[in-house]
Amino acid sequence: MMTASLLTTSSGVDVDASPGELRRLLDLHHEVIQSAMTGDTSGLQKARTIFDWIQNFEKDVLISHPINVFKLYKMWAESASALSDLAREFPGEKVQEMLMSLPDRKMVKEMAVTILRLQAVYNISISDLIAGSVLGRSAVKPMDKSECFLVADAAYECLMEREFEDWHEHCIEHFVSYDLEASARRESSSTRRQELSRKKEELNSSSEMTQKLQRELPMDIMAKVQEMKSQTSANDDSNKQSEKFFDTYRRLCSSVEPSTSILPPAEKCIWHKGSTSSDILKLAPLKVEFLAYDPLVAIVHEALDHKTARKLRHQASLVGLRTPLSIASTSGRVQQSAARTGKMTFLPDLDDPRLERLCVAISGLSAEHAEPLQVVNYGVGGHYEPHVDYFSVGGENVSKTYTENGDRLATLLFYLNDVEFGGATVFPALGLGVRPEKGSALFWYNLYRNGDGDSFTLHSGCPVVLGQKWIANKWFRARGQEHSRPCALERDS
Ligand SMILES: O=C(O)CCC(=O)C(=O)O
Repeated sequence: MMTASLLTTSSGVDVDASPGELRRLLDLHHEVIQSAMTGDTSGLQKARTIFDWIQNFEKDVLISHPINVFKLYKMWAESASALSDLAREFPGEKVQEMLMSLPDRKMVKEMAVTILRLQAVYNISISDLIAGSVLGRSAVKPMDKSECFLVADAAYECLMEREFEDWHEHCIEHFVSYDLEASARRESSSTRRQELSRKKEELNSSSEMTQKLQRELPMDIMAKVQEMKSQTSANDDSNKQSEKFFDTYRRLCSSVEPSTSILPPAEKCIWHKGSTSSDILKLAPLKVEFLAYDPLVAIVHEALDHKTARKLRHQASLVGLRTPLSIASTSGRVQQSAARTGKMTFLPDLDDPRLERLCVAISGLSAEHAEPLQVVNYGVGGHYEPHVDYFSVGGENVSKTYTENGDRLATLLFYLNDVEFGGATVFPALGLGVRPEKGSALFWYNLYRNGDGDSFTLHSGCPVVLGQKWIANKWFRARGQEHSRPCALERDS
C-alpha cells in the first residue's frame, strides 16, 4: 500500500521553507523592531542586527533562493537565546509569536539537507553553491565558512559518504588558509569517513534500522522507487534499475522544455469541444496536449484564468496551510510526511460553480463524490517524492471514512503560478514530465478499468529550486462514474 495524504491539523507552530510562513516571520521581525524602538537589551541589539541585514533585500528575493533561506534560518537559530531576552523586555503578543516561530537548529540542518538534495537532483556544483550561485541566480551573499561546514556536517549525518568528503574538501579549499588547520581538518574528515562507512555497514545489517533510515534519509528517492518497483514486479530489485530510474527522474526534473513526452508532436494536440452539450467547451474549447495514452496523461493549456488562480492561492492562505500528514506504508500510523515538503489545505467551502464545471468538462467525470480541492504551496527545496495517488480501497491501513467513495480514479492538477526554476511534475516510469505553467492543468487516470491501481502513474513533484510553487489537486473518486467511465473485469478492456 502506498502513502496517501490526509487532511489533519498540525500541532504547534512549525516553520519550514514555506514561503507564507517565512514571509510572516520577516513581517513579524519588522513589526517587533518598529514597536520597540527604544531600549538596549542584548535581545533588541540582536534583533536590530538581523533586521538591518534583512532590510537590505526584497523579501521575495530572500525567500525564493535556497542559500538565502539557509542564511536566514541560521542567523535566526543562532540568535534564539539573545532574541529571547526580548520577551522579558517587551512582553507582547508579537514578540511571543515571533519567538515561537523562529527556526531552530534542526530546521537549519534540514535546509542544509535541502541544498544537498538540490545539488543531487539538478547536478549543481559545490563551487557554485558555495559562491551562492544556483542555476545562474546569485544569493545575496556567498556562503561563509561555517555555513559551508554545516552542509558537510549534514551530509555526514545523513550518511552521504561521497557528499561529505566532497563538501569537506571544498570547504577547506575555499575557507581554510592555514596549513595547520587544513591538515587537522583533513585528518578529522578521514576519521569521520571511516566512522561513516562503519555506521553504514552496521545499519545495512539491521533491516529495522535500514527501514528507519530509509524513512528519514533525505535522499531516499531511490529507496522509495525500489520499494515501489518491488511491489509491482517481483524480480526487479537490482540497484542498477533503481539508479536508472533515478537518472530518468533527474533528467525529467532538469528539463527546460515545457513538457517531455514520448509521443510524436504531430499526434499530440487537439482542441477539445466535448462530446456532450457542455456549453463551457462549446464557447471555449480546451487546448489539450496528450503526453501518454496508456495510462492517459494530458495537459490542458490555459485551462484556468489567472484571476481564479490568484483567488485559490488567496483562499488557501486564509484557511491556513498545514504540514501534510500521511499513512505510513509500513506501520499504518498517521505521521508527518517526510516524502512531501510543502504546506497544503483543502477548500471544502469553496463555492465556485464555474470551476466545478471546468473540472467536470476537462475530466468528463462526475464530481459528485470528488474530494474538495486541495491547494499545496512548496517553498525552495519543496518536493513530493515518487508516489501514486490511489490507495487501494480495502487496504487494511486506509480509514473507511476516507475511502467510502471509492479509490482515486483520476487526478486533475492545476498549476497556480509560474515557478522560477524546478518543481516539474514527472512520471519516471512513463518518461514524461511537465513544467509548471500558470493556468495549465494536468490530468491522468490512476486506475485501470477494473479498478486496480496503475503503478505506471508513479509521479513526483520535483524540488523547487528558485521561487515557489502553488498547485491545486482535484481527485475524482471511482463512485458514481459508471456512465462516464464504465468499469470492466479486465484491466484494459
Ligand atoms: O507537486 C506536484 O507536481 C505533484 C503533486 C502530487 O503529486 C500530489 O499532490 O499528489
